Amino acid sequence: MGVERKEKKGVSRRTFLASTLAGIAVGGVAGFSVSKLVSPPTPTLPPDIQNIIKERNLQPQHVEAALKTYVPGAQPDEFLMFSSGGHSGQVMVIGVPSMRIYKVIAVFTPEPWQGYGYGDVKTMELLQKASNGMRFLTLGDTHHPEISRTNAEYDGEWLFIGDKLNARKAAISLKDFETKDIIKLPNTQTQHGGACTTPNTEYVACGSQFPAPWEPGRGYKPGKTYIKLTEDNFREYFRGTVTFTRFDRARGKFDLANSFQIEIPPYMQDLEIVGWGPSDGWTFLNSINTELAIGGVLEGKPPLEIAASQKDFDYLHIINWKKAEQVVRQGKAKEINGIKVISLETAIKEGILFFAPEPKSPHGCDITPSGRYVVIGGKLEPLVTIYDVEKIKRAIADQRFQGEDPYGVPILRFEDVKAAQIEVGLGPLHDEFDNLGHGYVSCFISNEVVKYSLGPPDYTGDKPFQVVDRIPIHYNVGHICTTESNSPSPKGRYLVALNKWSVDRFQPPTGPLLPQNFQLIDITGEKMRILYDMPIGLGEPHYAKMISVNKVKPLEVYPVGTDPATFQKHPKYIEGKLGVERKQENGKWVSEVWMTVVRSTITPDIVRVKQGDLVRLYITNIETTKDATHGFGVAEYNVQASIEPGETTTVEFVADHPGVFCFYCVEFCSPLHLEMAGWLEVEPAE
Ligand code: RUQ
Ligand code: CUA
Repeated sequence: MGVERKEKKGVSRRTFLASTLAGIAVGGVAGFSVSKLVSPPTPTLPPDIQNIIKERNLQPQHVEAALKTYVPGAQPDEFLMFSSGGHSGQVMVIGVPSMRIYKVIAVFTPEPWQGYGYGDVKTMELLQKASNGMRFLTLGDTHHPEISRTNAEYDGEWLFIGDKLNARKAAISLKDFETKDIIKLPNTQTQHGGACTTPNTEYVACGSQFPAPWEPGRGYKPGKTYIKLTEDNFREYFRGTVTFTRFDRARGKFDLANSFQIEIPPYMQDLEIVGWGPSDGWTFLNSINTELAIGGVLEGKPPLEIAASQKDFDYLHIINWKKAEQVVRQGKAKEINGIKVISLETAIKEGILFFAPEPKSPHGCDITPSGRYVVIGGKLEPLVTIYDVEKIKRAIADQRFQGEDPYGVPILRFEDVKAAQIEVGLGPLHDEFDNLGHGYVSCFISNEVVKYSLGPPDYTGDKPFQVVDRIPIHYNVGHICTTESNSPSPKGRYLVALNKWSVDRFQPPTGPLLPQNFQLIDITGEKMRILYDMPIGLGEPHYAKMISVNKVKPLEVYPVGTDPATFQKHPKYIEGKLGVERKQENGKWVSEVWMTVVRSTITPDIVRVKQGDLVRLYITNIETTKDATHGFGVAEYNVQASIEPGETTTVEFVADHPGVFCFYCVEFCSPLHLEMAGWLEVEPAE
């Protein structure tokens, strides 16, 4: 096809394929007259391959794309992409360029295969802890994943993800790809700004999305705080937050006691990013609805969507988090609902919070590799706006402000802090970067990804801040993801467009609820090229982060007796110990059972308890072989644990119904897997 032929610029494999296969595509029907069309003579593809191409009516770009994405079994992918699952509440692990899903990590939602939330105590405790009093939450809306950093570079040790719907954050260890902690952010109802980490993962930061009602001096408590929803009350008593949650890497836990929060005005804060290099010590969040609208269509008000889009400018929030940390150390924060809160007043007085105008109901907030530029998408304006962090710092130091917002937050002058605005396309949302000084922006409305040049030091050519390429996307692209973007060292090569609609891309269609579409795009050449359409039929992803595979070094098996909650020896693991011990705990009967699983035996295979007992099983998978996972499901009790090689896990349930119930290994582990079973006898209470 013409496209391939026009831009052959000495890329040997591509040129070879393009010219060879163009010959096939053009002359293919009449026979494989490749050599006639191409000079100098190039090797001809074997006839059986030519037949496949002909039968499937493949164009040269299809064949090239197939070759570029094919990764044979047992060979590594180049990158791992961690994608949010949206309101599936989970995280997906995807190989790039193969676009294979390797795993779906259970995070905010019970997941039976991993035994997450079905009696396995460590998982039950996580979901319970994350529920925060009001009810047992089994729903989450994951948006923004983040990878732990060392000197701002992704180090592949931890993954963080936020739950927009309930303002929670989770930490997942990339040693075993399991969720280790979940925290509900105090004083916050919903979040959207993160997770994003400080350069050495001291904190995982995150801004709220929709402001929550705050009782003066007492913050917001789920199910407890009620303030009548009126426009006046909204201005007066609703607040947003930015939370810096301390992360204790050694323990793999968030540490609320050493965390802090900043109260911010009740705009709708959107995406957030923490800086490095010249922007080290700063965090940036954009916002919408600085109109402070609350909707009320049936009460004679314009709908929220209209009322929140009146102004030409909203506010980029600029926060000096290092100063905030100092202010907390100086005792100027007040503890509210378990976290130290810097009041809005203090944040203004201490020079922690500033605004810069940003057009217009923007979205996306990203930092270029040098750390020098903050880039936001105009959403309702066809522009990306690029702020120069050096200019921001200078303007703040010089106290050059155009005024303040109704809450007294100083507003910088747009012209003082802007580096450039680039007209890109309609509905620009999110920006990512490559290793050659380019930015890429998703344009939701015009259905394209647009590539542009940055300025120095990211880009040192003679055409800074200009559009250099664009590619149509199918369809409604939200986030995009390039390799190790939003860090100092993007790797280039690939961009994945996370598309909200697939419409006609997957045939046959699968009913009115269609999968999302991830499009893999090759960004190595001058022109971006689509390589692959990947249906995502298990959730609605938002953002993803992609890192080189060699940065992630998971365990193969646990040392026998390991509790994955801590990576330490499980406190109840005793080598060789087996059987039931019945005892009283706080006036209640508990049957503790020491068990092992190994191909193809569950020991003991008969477990006798009494009705009403709390049954507590300590099950150890004594396998030392990679991949020798066993499951443990109890019939009609809704109990299921996945026990990886070496793991000791605690499973708890109340034996509330008498009878004899089968339990068995639910993983097909061996030829005698069907025999890997036993009985739970629950003797009736008289
Ligand atoms: S966003 S709506 Cu990342 Cu574009 Cu959540
Ligand atoms: Cu173990 Cu099946």
